[in-house]
Amino acid sequence: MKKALITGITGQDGTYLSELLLRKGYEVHGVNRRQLSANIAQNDTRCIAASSSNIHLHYGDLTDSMNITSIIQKVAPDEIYNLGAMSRVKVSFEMPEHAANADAIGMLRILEAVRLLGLQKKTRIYQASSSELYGKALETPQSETTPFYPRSPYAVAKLYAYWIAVNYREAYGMYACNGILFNHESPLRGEMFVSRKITLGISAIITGQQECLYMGNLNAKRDWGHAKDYVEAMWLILQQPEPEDFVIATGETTSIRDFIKIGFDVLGIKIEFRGEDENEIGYIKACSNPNYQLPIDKAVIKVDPAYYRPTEVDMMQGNSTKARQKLNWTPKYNVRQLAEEMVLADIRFKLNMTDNKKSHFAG
Ligand code: NDP
Ligand code: GDR
Repeated sequence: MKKALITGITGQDGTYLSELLLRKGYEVHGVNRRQLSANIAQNDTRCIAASSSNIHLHYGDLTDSMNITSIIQKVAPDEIYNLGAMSRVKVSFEMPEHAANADAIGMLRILEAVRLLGLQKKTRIYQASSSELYGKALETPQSETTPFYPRSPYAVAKLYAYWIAVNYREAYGMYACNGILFNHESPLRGEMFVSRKITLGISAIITGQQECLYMGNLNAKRDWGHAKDYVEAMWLILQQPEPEDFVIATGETTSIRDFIKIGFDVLGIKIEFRGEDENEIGYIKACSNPNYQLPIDKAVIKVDPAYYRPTEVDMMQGNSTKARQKLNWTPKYNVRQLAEEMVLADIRFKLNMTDNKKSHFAG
């Protein structure tokens, strides 16, 4: 039985990856910073993962070298997936040193632990690199050969982690790979990321729990895939005969404005945007769904510049030809299928919250 160690196991990708590895017969170990609590118990997928006898959680933190070394020594994993990170780009402007410590030096701690423990022949390491490395996008679409231009403390920290993985591969012959993953979402996506904020907002508006959703830059464009497809790619990357880096993306790009329109459209609701910049407003234009009583011309989306970032990544579009050819990887979801799954899951979540508010918050 192969053993995998996942940092960031409580996150979106950690949850899907642990499910995938359990299905493949792995013994899964996870680095977990805190007690598994009410918000995890609310989530079916995490319950399944947490209740399997083949999953073992270890208290740990990427900012603690001795702790990381001791977990790696105890587990002696065949594969390490370094998914743990302070992953919120906007917050990294407020906590830049913490982002560097966890997201950059965290990867160094893992590589050094594997090297010093003499596990470099046994242990393969995956680094969760990001399309944010491309930042200002010096070419479109972005591939493995596109130069990096990070635009946030988060992305600069991830740049260090990318290169230290490459360096340890070249210097010590370690099996360390970067998956340069473009944005991927799911019903398990953290609530502060834009896709989930939108699908939760739509659900709250159509169930009468919220009047209006306040957003930041509606012009930004992202290449959005489904996390389920992307964790499959992580696993494939570590099964190759030689360690290499891969871009994982759908190749389609969608603006935040259009993601909002798609999210409403799957429910039979048309949105029209009028105005510009911070005066832009999204109105309900038509509703063909008899389940929802929404007044035409109601303003449901407004812009709040508080959500703007000091430096923005305007446009991401990935070229994953290498992964499609070498890993035989293709995404199964397109952006509409992704938005539909998220909106429907959030409507169930919102309705359930209303019914069971007391029991949910009691935990
Ligand atoms: P999440 O934000 O959902 O999960 C992040 C995980 O990291 C959580 O389990 C969190 O634990 C853990 N974590 C945070 N800080 C530390 C720390 N100091 N030590 C140990 N663990 C820590 O992220 P995703 O699942 O979406 O992403 C997984 C990884 O992939 C991240 O590294 C992210 O930067 C990267 N990435 C994500 C993309 C995406 O679109 N989702 C795209 C490209 C890269 P806790 O629950 O305790 O907070
Ligand atoms: P991103 O994801 O920064 O790409 O990082 P996020 O969903 O936070 O933002 C995407 C784009 O949407 C714009 N935006 C808003 N963003 C948020 N969060 N809230 C808003 O109200 C809002 N309005 C507009 C942002 O300005 C941005 O342009 C994610 C994270 O998962 C990283 O860890 C990962 O590395 C990258 O994806 C790839």
